[in-house]
Amino acid sequence: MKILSIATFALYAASSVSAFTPANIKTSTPSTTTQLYKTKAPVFDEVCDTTGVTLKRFMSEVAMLNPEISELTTLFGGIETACKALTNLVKRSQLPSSETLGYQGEVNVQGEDQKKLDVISNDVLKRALRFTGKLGVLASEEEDTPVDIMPENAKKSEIVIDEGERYVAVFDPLDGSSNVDAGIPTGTIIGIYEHDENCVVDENCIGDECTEQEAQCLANTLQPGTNLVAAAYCLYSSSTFLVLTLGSGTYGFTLDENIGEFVLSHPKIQIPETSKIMSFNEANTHLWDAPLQEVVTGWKTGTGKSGETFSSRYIGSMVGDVHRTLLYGGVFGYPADTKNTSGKLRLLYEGAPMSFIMEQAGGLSTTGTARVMEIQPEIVHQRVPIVMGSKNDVQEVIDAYAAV
Ligand code: AHM
Ligand code: MG
Repeated sequence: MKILSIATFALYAASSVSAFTPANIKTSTPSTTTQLYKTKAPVFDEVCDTTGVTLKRFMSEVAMLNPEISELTTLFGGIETACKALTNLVKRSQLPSSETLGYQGEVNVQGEDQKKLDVISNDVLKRALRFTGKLGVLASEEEDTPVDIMPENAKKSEIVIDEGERYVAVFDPLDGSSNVDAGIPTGTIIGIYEHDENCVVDENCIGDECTEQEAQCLANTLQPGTNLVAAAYCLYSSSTFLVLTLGSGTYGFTLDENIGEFVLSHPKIQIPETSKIMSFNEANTHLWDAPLQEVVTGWKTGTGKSGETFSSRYIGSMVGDVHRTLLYGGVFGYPADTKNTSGKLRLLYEGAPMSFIMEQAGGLSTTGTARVMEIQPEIVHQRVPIVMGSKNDVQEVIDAYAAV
């Protein structure tokens, strides 16, 4: 076991900040295939496609068929528990006695005011994942840097990477929390990576000598989406939904509060290939890149590639907007604009996991010029422009960018 200081990571992260500009997002031709992942897709059987089976039963079937990822299914036990706890917290937050609405009085590393529920949700997730015993490092929207999940080390502001721990988690504990006081849907986004086995810190090195090695290990959270082994989101809405992918399709579960279990309600979700719904913050339209402006004008006027006249739906909660997009078809995006040249959404714990889920449902996710899944993050809280959804409509955006 090797203990690494947060300062080391901060050093590494700071040196990367200036290196990152939208211009050095790799402009590989956006891939239209959804097969390009580092890890092997697990096999499923008919149990995994039978509506009504519980998430626990689903996971034990997956573990039986794919012993190499059985530890991952344990991790999902923790995620399931956290989503149930957060369901109750979000629901109860509307009661005057709960006193969990409003601001915490702290500002996170991105300069955003933290809401009380942001901080509580972050804590709930950390604790739920900690006791799975499968996780070494995690990075969260509400943490300045990646943190160790063992509390005694977290207090010392240190990160522990233990060889026995196989996974790295990244998450946004309560996405869309600006909506929570009004009782509007919010969500949790989670991505799981494998711990990089090349991360070996020489036990004998001290101080500056091993700074580089340590930084490399801490950069375990900085992996492209193509390395994800699993992604999930929980949507707290009229029902609580847990939608996940293990790299072999996208599966949706609904919480049956009577029995306290998530049950499979949406096996093998397939997003319609063409749509008539767009979901953007249209107040920013005039600040977008010209190719996107043109495509969206075509959709509004029915003069786009499909000839359909689009309608607009925008909650302002990514999880809610993406969930609707998966089920009804459509295009959701938070593109770059002249004020926010890298967009608003965070690559590591919003963009990549949601893109994995979208691709696994047959959709596409692009920055306009690059497949979101292929972008190598350089800093934990890096932002990324995103347009994701129905294949034909997102392809229209990709083609418009390619044309210029
Ligand atoms: P958050 O992570 O601070 O909650 O911000 C992310 C949210 C997304 O859920 C949503 O898509 C976007 O911010 C909405 O932003 P805007 O209010 O600018 O439309
Ligand atoms: Mg968020």
